[in-house]
Amino acid sequence: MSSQKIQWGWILVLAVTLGFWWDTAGPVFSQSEQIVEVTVKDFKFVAKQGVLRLGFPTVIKVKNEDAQRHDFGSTMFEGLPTQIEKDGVIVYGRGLGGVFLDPKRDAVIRFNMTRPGKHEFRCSIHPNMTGELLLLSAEAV
Ligand SMILES: [Cu+2]
Repeated sequence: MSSQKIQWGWILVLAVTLGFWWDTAGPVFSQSEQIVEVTVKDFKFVAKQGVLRLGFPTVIKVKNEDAQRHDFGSTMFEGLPTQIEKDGVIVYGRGLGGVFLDPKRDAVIRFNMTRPGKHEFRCSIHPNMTGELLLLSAEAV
């Protein structure tokens, strides 16, 4: 009698575990890059972002539409494995702080968002040029 009770207990644990996997498998398999578009124009950053979630691959596409050289710098990917693609060259590292953009050029920055909150970015050439991205934690979505 008591051994049968234990078996049912195991089946329940298995069902709960499978159910949990099933629920979490969805977002994992449909996981795709979340894209942020940042345009530099008239010495200003204009950022277009959707809801950004933690731990997801993030792509920041920066485009300089000015006739001036600008810089997109931030501590948001500091210490994180980051890939920066510019002029057909890919730089990869953990200590990357940003990217310089010549007039009418663009760059693509890839990393995994791991810290929630507001993340500021700025142009080191023109210190009054700033912008920010907002990261929500997964639980808040
Ligand atoms: Cu600038």
